[in-house]
Amino acid sequence: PQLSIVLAPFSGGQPRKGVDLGPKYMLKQGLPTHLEELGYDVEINEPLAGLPEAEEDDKFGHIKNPTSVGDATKLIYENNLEALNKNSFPLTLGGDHSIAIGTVSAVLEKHPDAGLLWVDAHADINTLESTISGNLHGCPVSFLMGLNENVPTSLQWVPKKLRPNKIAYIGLRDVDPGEKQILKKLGIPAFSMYHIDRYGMNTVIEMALEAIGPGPLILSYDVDAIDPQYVPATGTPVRGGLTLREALFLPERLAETKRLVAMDVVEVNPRLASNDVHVVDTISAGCAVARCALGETLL
Ligand code: DIR
Ligand code: MN
Ligand code: MN
Ligand code: MN
Repeated sequence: PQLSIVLAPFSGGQPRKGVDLGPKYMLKQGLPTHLEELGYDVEINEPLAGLPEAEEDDKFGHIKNPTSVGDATKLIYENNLEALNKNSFPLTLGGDHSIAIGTVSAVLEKHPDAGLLWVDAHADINTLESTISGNLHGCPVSFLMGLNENVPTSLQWVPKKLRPNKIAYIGLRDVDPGEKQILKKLGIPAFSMYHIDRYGMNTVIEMALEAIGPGPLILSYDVDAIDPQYVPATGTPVRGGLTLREALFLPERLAETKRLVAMDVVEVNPRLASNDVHVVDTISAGCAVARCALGETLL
């Protein structure tokens, strides 16, 4: 099978430098070789190679960097659609989570019936109105669903094809008040850490898959879903997260369904590690999530 590792070293969706180093570190850990060993024909894409540095004061109201987020996500969208059209699986390495505006849009263009599993401590469904931080990595789902009225020009290309019944969240534990209202109003299936404790990860996955119904699957995996004891080097760590086994069982189980058509691994920020062990732990966990989703098994 064909696999496109899409490097998305983009940090404009949030304020912390260093999340753009994620792809480089994951490559250095040996990810392409490990995926070749799983039987993939691997190519590496760099859709952002020609993207100019973000302008300092690009703002839309209190929203930060709308131009670079719009430009970067469009390049990723075009690249990933091309990969999908030649039957290659796009594995996109972030970068911050705003890049999912591009990756998810590409899959929904190719497979309008696709469902999205959003694995994250955060819901990332803030609208331009509800966002307190103004950071676009907290807003990608609202763009994918078309929940914003006055969209900055740079983001007007986004197709808005995601339906509320085709997404499910897993791992939530830090959701803004405005986001809670949106989730409730739209009836979006959301499984928090409470549900994982209550039912166990296996059952939560079954419930999430049941909620979004049949069809191809996109896995958008923010490594901050995982407990900071395993993944310390990320921009917005929240304690009380997934154990390492819960974190890996999820992609293992999804691989078993044979329904995955694309995935993202985002928010790895080696700069935020306070020592080398933190870097290794975080990068190892991010790479393991990708390998498990692509079929690596323990036996
Ligand atoms: C917060 C944090 N909800 C925001 N979001 C993060 O800025 O909108 N997403 N950290 O990953
Ligand atoms: Mn996220
Ligand atoms: Mn299809
Ligand atoms: Mn997050």
